[in-house]
Amino acid sequence: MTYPTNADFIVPDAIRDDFSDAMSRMYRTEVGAYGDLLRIVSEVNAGVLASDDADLLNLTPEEDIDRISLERHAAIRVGTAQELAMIARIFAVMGMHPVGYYDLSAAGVPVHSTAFRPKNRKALARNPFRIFTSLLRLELIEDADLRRTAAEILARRRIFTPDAIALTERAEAQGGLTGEEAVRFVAAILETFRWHERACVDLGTFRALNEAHRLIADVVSFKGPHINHLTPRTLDIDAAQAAMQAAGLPAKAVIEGPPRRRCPILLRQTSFKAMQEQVTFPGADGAARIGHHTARFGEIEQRGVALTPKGRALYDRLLGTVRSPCPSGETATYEERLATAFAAFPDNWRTLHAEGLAYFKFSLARAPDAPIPADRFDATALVDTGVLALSPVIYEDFLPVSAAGIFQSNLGDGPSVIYDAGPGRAAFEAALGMPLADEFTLYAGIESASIARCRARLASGQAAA
Ligand code: OOG
Ligand code: NI
Repeated sequence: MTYPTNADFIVPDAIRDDFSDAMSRMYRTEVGAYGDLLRIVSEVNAGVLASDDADLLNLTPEEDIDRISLERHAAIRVGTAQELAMIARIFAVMGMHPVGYYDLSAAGVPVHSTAFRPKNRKALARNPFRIFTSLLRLELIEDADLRRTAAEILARRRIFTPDAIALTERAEAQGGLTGEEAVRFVAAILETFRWHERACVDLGTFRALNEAHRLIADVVSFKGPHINHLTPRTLDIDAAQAAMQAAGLPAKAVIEGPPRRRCPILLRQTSFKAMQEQVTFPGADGAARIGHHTARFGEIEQRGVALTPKGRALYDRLLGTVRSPCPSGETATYEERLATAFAAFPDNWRTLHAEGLAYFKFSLARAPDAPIPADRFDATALVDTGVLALSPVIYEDFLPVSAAGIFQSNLGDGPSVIYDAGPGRAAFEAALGMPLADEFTLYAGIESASIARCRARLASGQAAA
């Protein structure tokens, strides 16, 4: 057979763009309130971009600003190592690679996770679509019989269509997909993430799984790993949360993550609670039974600057002081205590850069009077004289404490479990079949590439007045 040549292939970024759009359209028809959420977010974002607040955010035009209206993340939960490894191959066709490791067992959720996402600046600017992907840790089910039943059910199911597998293999063999193949690929993989109203276990098994953990029932009982939420990015989450409440959406009580700031850091998130949905359970006697499941919800997030390991350690320490039990007699609300604790976190871009707390992209803001030799290049001094401008490297990842809060608020009031799973990163990578990229290395790379570009241009005199 003759393979198409490189020139005939669609770039992975374009396939991801189509896929994220197709997912969003599918979810809008599946979950009506998600459409309301998109409307709220686009109104809030348009308001911020038209106001003076937009300048304060230092966003990069044609990069950060352009991507906002199509930006989102999704979350799925898979059941086996084989499913995870195949998902990784599928996502790679769209330029989405596993970055970071999240162990949620410590927070009472029997999964560990990674985020599949684009890694470089250009791909992120094109479409930063990410999928938070969790792998069920069956070994954390205590009851040996139930554990065996769950494993057998998972081993039997096929979550990918034959077309999805064949087109992924084709992309791997020929090094890409043609336009026509990409269209079929997106349609085929969309099937994996669709909601199934009909469960693949009987009601009794569903109840037993639910009893062990709501999340185990969510992963094991269905034909596939339905997306459980899609999350657009807002530039003002407090305004979006208020609009959500005004529209009658059942919003979560507190916003996860750092407090409101002039210079946003990391990620703030809130969601509307999962809906109760009717599910049909096949009966052993051939008679179907009707039951209910709550899994799917909508979420919004505000993204800020990516923090360095030093900045992240400060964030974790300050958040820890707020989340530890409140001293008796304390009357301040969670939001007030959060704001008080984070007063210790510098809140202007210049200081965040100078103290090495966050990552930035540098660009030439005005021509210097003369070329600047590379060995006299001092990025911070050049920012102060207005030759260079700083814009935040946007945080593309997730936060384990926030993720646990999001999981929990959508699992209802099941029994609360404490797992002692031990470190699982190596096991996760073995299941995945490849190593996980380190997010700090990626952010540092974006920053240093932008500095190198400025240094070279200033030294060459190209930029001089
Ligand atoms: C994933 C929860 C994590 C986030 O935004 O932190 C997440 C899940 O519920 O499967 O999406
Ligand atoms: Ni999420």
